[in-house]
Amino acid sequence: MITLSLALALFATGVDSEVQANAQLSKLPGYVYFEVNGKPPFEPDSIRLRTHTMTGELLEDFHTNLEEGNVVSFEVLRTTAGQDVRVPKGRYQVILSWGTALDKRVVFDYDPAKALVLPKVELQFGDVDRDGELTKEDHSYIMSQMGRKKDFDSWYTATDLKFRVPADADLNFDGVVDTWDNHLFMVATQKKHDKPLIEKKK
Ligand SMILES: [Ca+2]
Ligand SMILES: [Ca+2]
Repeated sequence: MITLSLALALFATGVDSEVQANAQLSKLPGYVYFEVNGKPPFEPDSIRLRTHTMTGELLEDFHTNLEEGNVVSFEVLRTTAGQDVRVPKGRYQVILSWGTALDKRVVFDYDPAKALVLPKVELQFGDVDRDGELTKEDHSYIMSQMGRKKDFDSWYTATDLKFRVPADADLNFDGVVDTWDNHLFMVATQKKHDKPLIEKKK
C-alpha cells in the first residue's frame, strides 16, 4: 500500500513538472507572464487588469482567468482605429485587482517581439470589505471570524450584509482563521502599499 501511494505521488509529481515544462515552452512573443500568490479560486474567478503607459494613460481595462499555477498572462494592446494593436517597445504598468487583495502596480519593460516572464507578484490580502485599504473595519471582521475552519462552518457563505465570508479572513489560505491571520494583517498595516491610482508624471 505504501509502495502504491509512493508510486502515485511520484506519478503526480511527474505530471506537474510536465505541465510546467509545457507552460515554459508555450510562452508566446508579445505576452507578459507572471505568477501571483493567493488562494485557488473556489469558483471560476478572474483577475482585473488595467494596463497603462508610464504617464498614466489607460490602455486597456479587462478581466482574465488565472492559468495553471496562478499564472496571469496578457498582451499589451492599444485600440487604434477600432483595432487592438500591440504597443511599441517601452516601459508600461499594469494594476492588478483581485478579490480581497489590495491593488498592486507592476512596472515592466515590454518588447512586442518577445515573451516577457516577470518575477512572482506578491499580493497583500486582507481587504475584506474591498474598499482598497486595510483598516479597523477589516481587522474587526477578521477578529470576529477567529476559530472558523474550512471543513466546518460556512466557509464561503456570507455572514453579514456586506457579503463578507469567513474565507476572506484566512489571509494565509491554510483553511483556518487564527492568530496567524491576525499577525499577517497587523504586519501588512505597517507596510507601504501601492496607491490604487496612478500618479501622472510631472
Ligand atoms: Ca478595507
Ligand atoms: Ca489562516
